[in-house]
Formats: sequence, structure tokens, C-alpha cells
Amino acid sequence: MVRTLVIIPTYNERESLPVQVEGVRGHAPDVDILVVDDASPDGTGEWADSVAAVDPRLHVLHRPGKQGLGVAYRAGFAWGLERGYDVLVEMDADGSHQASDLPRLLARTPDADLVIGSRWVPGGSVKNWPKRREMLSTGANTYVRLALGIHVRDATAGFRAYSADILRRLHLDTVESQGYCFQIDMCWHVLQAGGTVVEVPIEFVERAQGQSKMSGAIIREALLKTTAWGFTRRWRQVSGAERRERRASAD
Ligand SMILES: Nc1nc2c(ncn2[C@@H]2O[C@H](COP(=O)(O)OP(=O)(O)OP(=O)(O)O)[C@@H](O)[C@H]2O)c(=O)[nH]1
Ligand SMILES: [Mg+2]
Repeated sequence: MVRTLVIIPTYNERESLPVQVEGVRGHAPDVDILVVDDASPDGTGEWADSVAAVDPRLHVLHRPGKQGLGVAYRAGFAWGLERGYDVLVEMDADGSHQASDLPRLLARTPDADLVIGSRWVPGGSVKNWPKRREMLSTGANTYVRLALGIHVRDATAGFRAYSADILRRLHLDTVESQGYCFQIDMCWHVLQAGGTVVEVPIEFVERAQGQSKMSGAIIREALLKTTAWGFTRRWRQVSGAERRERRASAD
């Protein structure tokens, strides 16, 4: 029996979270849910506590204040790994990630270390996104593919499932990025650790309630870090470091 934990980070998602939790319950009744709340002023954490009091399969991790998505997910992964879950899922509270797509993601987890719910593979799509957002996402993903030399079409996607094995193999404390960059960073770590990545098409729906936490700082972080990783990769290729390391590990 595979034990799955769906981790939902929240900051001010009082209206969206109940809908998302109900969706997960309906489409994947066997999974456990962990809400990681950063002391949302709008009472999201208290609502989650009230559900956890009567539902032993919903857990809440309270964090002292807004520290960003990456920190929340790292705390959620650590919580799940300590408790022996086999598959750990990232899912937004805002309705962009549809619970109806969750079973298809989970169905692929035996084949890969990381299953990404992808907007940019055939069959994937976005709904209600302004053209500007669409261009930002496709542009960012093209840049990531070229800079890092990887084949993943949607490395910034935040609806994904990891095997516990790969998360244990990554040094999660070295994944310091936030926002979109956290997703790229995790994908890059998985690939560098020799993990396999598959993409499953999803329909991504723009949030209907609450506010996006997307900002210029988040975009800049992703751009700068991806560029730096890309240069490091090229430098290692040119300097032959990769070849030497491979030879050393074969000896
Ligand atoms: N715990 C925690 N959750 C966060 C934080 N920032 C964002 N989230 C949650 O992470 C999920 C994604 O955040 P969004 O605001 O939708 O950001 P986004 O999906 O990158 O941006 P949009 O595409 O504009 O919606 C939501 O469930 C948020 O509530 C944070 O600092 N801490
Ligand atoms: Mg969102």
C-alpha cells in the first residue's frame, strides 16, 4: 500500500482551501493532506485546525510567519519523510491545480521520481490566463530548457509528485530558492541526482479567489539563478569536471 501525502502550502487562502480539500477528498480519497500555513491573517490556519480536529487524515503545520513557498514545502517534505510517506505531492490551494487531475499524476508515480503536472506538453493547457502570463511562463520555460540543457517542458509547474526516495537523496537544505525558482531548483536537483522526470498534461486554471503572490522579485530570482546554474553546468562541461567525476565514481 503506497502512502501518499498531498502538501498544500497556504497564505490567506481561507476561501479557496475548503474547495481544494473537498476536491482532493473526492478525487483521491486515500491520500493524507498536510496544510502548511504561514500564520495567515485571514484565518486559513484556524479553519484547517477545525477540520483536523475531526479528520485524522488532514494535518496542519503552523509556521510563525510568511517565509515563502520554498521554506513551506521543505518543512512539509521533512514532516512527510519523518512519517514514512512514499509519495509527496505539491499542490496549490488556489484552485489552479485541479484535484480531478491528481489521480493521473499519482498513476505515473511508479514510473518516475518526479511527475510534473505540465501545462506545456501536448494535452496540457491554461484557462483564464492573460496572454502576458502565458508568455512569461512559456518564455521562462524555454530559457530554463536552453540554459540547463534539459527536456522538461514545464519546469516551473507547481503541481507535482515526488517519490520519497528521491527526496531523501536530495539535500533539501541546499534548495534555497523561493517562488517559481523553487520548482526549477527542485527539478534541477532531481535530474542532477540521476532521477527520472515525467510530465503529465494538466489544465491549469487561474485562481478565482484571493491574491497571487507572484512578484518581480520572484521572476528576477528565477532568471538569475537559472543563468548561474547554466554557467556552472557549461563550465563543468568545458573543464571536464563531469568526466573526471564519472571516472572517479566508476573506479
Ligand atoms: N505557507 C506558505 N504558502 C504560500 C506562500 N506564498 C504562497 N503560498 C501558497 O502557495 C500557493 C501558490 O501561491 P500563489 O499565490 O497562487 O502563487 P502562484 O501560483 O505562484 O501565482 P499565480 O500563478 O499568480 O497564482 C498558494 O496555495 C499560496 O497560498 C508562503 O510564503 N507561505
Ligand atoms: Mg497560483
